[in-house]
Amino acid sequence: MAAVGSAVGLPARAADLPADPVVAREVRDEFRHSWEGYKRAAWGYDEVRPVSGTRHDFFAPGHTFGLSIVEALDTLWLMELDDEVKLAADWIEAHFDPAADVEVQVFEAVIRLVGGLLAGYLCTGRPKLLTRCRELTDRLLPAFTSSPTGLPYRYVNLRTGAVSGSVSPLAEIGTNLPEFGLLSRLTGDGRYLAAAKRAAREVVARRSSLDLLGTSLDVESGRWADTTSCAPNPPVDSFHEYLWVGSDLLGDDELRSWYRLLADAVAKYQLEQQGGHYWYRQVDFATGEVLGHEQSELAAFYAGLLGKSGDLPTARVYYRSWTALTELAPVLPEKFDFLTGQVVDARNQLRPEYLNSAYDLWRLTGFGEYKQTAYQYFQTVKWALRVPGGYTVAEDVSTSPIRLGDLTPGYWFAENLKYVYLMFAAAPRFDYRRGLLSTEGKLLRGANRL
Ligand code: DMJ
Repeated sequence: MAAVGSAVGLPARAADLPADPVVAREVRDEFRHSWEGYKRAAWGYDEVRPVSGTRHDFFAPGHTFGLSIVEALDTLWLMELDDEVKLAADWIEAHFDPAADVEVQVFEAVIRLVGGLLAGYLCTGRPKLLTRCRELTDRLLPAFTSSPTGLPYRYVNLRTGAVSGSVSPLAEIGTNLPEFGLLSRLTGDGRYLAAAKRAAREVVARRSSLDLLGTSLDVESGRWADTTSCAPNPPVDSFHEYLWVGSDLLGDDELRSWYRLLADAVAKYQLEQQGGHYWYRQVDFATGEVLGHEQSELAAFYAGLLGKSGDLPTARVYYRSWTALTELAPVLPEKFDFLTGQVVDARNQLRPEYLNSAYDLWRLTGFGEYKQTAYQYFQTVKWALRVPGGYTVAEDVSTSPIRLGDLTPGYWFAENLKYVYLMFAAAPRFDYRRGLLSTEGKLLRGANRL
């Protein structure tokens, strides 16, 4: 790939990292900067538009779930910003409505809201957060239980239980095992885990003879709607992730064996070497025929997953492929073609995936490379996407200067800075041995609550 965008003014790569506490303080300060920006312009609303100082409703126009508050809660707690934790938890207890008359996207509601409330409960011990979580999940369940196959519909109205969206990508079908499994554990009500496990089982049962999965299924007929295997890219990315994370959190060997079977097939048919780098191509799930070479930035999380699931050699090369890309495109574009070297989508949605893998691989190996590269990417994002009102997405990272957008996505408060902070902070509230974060960076295990 040719260089993307100009790096004029980009801070030079530091030969030596500042001391850990110095970095941790800087990361925490940056989190506060964006959190204060959200509070000033959009408190109580889902997301802030930090350039214009306006708000964005994430789930449904005209309705708020206070998404950024739910997303930020456990990060605030890990960073020991306790006045803010109280403010956030008080807001949720007073205003979060799990029975709103709105249609929500089930996948987003699970990873952001159910996960956020669970993590908030584990961190603060405030029982109402668990109650809200359960009420919300009860209202998401019709997406699973009214489906003839058990594969969930994409949308559900929280008040009426009406469902819609019968063609669903795999990430939306299967990104719920840890949240639902944990909720079942905490409440003693097995319905949540049973629904999640059934959905995952139904998907795995439909794998091809090559042990590959397609991209999307018709949840009513159970037939494939798209038979391209695009893992680990979206929209199937976290389906694979959650077989592993679910098996870890729930101690479920069946999930682990499904993960292994599918991951081995992805490695066999989709992994491609290009100039010393690894990328994952798209193939037909039945024949293995190569269909494309697009790589989404979201796939960068897979380096961490490969490491966690035991394939550190591949994880290391895949992570380094992304690091090499940051030398050409310091602020990673959303999507590129690894065969032609062309950027396919030049936006940057303040994505956390590269930092997520840095954190996972650092935890597994302790290697300084991951801290160094995470720090560098943090500095780059600070240089490029920091605005007086917080941090924003970019419309085009290939222009000089980078053309900014106007949104702080909710996941920014759950993921990016949490990963970097945990690498440098020796955070006393985090159990570094047992700690487990969800696909949305939510702390689902390992909150050291005294
Ligand atoms: C987050 O909402 C989660 O990480 C999800 O799994 C997919 N990616 C977005 C952020 O990029």
